[in-house]
Amino acid sequence: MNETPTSVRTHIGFFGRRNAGKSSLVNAVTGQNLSIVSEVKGTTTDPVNKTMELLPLGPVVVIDTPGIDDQGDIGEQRVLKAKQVLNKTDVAVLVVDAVEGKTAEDEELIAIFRSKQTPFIVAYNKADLIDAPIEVDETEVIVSALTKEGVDALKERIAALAFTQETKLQIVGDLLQGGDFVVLVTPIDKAAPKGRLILPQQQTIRDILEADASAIVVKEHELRDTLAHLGKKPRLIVTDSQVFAKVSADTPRDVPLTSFSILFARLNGFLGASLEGVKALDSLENGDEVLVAEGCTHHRQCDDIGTVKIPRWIRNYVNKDVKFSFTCGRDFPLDLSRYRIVIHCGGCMLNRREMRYRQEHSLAQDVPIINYGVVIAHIQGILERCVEVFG
Ligand SMILES: Nc1nc2c(ncn2[C@@H]2O[C@H](COP(=O)(O)OP(=O)(O)OP(=O)(O)O)[C@@H](O)[C@H]2O)c(=O)[nH]1
Ligand SMILES: [Mg+2]
Repeated sequence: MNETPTSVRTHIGFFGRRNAGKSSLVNAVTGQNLSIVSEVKGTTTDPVNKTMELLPLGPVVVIDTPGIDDQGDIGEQRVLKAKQVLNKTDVAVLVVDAVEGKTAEDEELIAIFRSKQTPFIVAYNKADLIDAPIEVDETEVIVSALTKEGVDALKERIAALAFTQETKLQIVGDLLQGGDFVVLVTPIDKAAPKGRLILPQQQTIRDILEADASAIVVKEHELRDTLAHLGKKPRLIVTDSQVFAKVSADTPRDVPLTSFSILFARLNGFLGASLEGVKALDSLENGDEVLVAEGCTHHRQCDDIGTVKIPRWIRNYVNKDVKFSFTCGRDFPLDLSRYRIVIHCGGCMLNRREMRYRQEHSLAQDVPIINYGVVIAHIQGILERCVEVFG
């Protein structure tokens, strides 16, 4: 893991009609021939992501999308894909063919950016093809992907929009003072990835260090002894939610306790909704369907907790025949009406915007959305204790 995690990179999405030059402009901005360019309309059929350092901004993900004016069945799917990208986009670039000018579809996109409060810039592309200069306001730039005219200015405008958005978010650092120490409990079982810690653990350690505090990392079976020998009370214990029961039993009642998953839910702004929604667990009935949504696609441990352990724990807890469905990665159903509850991981692989979208999307359909860690703590009867540290 030498790279900045995707979840904390600024996501820059390029949108617009077919042939406006989205892919050409993405290539010009990234300085790489990442996306296929052609005069055929509808060349880009799936979003293309590129992680890179974009100066003057820093680590970003640049996303090229399919044209939004596609017609027919496949066209609709492409439009849907482009719109899904919008759910995680921090800064949008609307690419308009300067020769044709803005169309109804472009105006529709602008309306969507505004409704989602996504900062955007309109790039009139193909400047090399126009004779008379076009007038632009401060939300617009004139560029040519061909001659590279205006490309640097576009990058600067993207960076400026991203900076105005940026708030320094902390996983746990805001709860700590210099000199504090935090004990992190990370099971190393056969589901753990080989030779490394998982991302939320690494990020939490980094955040603790940035707060001038110390981190002590132990496995769950070492916790009791470690606490006995420390000589000083930790400011906080953060555990993997899967071993909540043991860790809670081994942690003195006056030491605050929480989980990585709950910390990330807080970071991603959906702890409040989780605490609000968790009561819904107690009213599950036979035949009710629960959606378990996992942000990452590739990590066995998460898989296991989402698809095996959480369903088992919930069935035992409510003692009802509850049905479970699963999604992972970028997939998240548009229609949630068949689900009584959505249970979601902390979202360490998704960016804050995407998590906010999922939360708003669920609540708009009256489906409570609850974080993994909150569900597990509730089932174990330790939820109150696990959020005390947040005040
Ligand atoms: N003259 C000129 N041609 C350009 C410029 N940018 C793109 N083009 C041409 O416009 C056509 C479409 O470019 P693409 O980058 O594939 O457009 P796109 O928006 O990605 O199109 P789809 O993927 O089909 O939605 C290609 O023939 C490009 O060579 C430009 O700045 N000037
Ligand atoms: Mg394209």
